[in-house]
Amino acid sequence: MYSIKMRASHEDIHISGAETMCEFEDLENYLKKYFNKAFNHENGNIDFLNLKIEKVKAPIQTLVALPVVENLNDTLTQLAKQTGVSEYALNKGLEFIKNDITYTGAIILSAQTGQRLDSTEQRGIRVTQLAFKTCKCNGEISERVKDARALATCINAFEGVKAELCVSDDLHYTTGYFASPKLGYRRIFNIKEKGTRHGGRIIFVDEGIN
Ligand code: PML
Repeated sequence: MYSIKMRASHEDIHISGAETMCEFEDLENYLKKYFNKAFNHENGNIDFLNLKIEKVKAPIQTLVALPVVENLNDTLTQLAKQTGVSEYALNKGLEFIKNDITYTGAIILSAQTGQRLDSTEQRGIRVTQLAFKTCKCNGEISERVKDARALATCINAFEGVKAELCVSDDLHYTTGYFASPKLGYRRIFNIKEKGTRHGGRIIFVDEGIN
């Protein structure tokens, strides 16, 4: 299989990104799809586009996707409490999401103290070489939710991860999620106001994580 990645920006500000793994026959379609995604993005015009293809050499590991839960009564505070993320750490995470920096990857915070544990500054860390193969969930789910669910499944499969919070930095997409190995992928509607680039991914972990 091949890994294919897209990253697009304007004046060094992240606009759009995507990645998957596919067979050689599907590469051309993904190239076109990611090209169009980058040049027609609601976050704005781009002046830089990077499309990268690499052969995947490591053995492929299969994970069962986290179950998707849509419960309108879910609140971030309750979900955090149930997964061992302190209120202080949750609020620290929300500060990163609401600040004006557009990170291209995730921020790692201690689930207990809220202290930042990665040292990637404005870049953030990225899960890479992943794809979503099949979906046994009920009904149709969008490409965006499939990708987000695949990413959340990989993140939450890592030992020491307690939970992950994601808010899209797309201007008009206001559904986010809180995922954890214990509670699954919980979609949160209206997690942010329309019209802002606020967003990001926060991974809450045990401090002893490798
Ligand atoms: C993004 O890539 O923009 C984040 C996607 C979050 C999807 C949340 C959902 O609709 O379940």
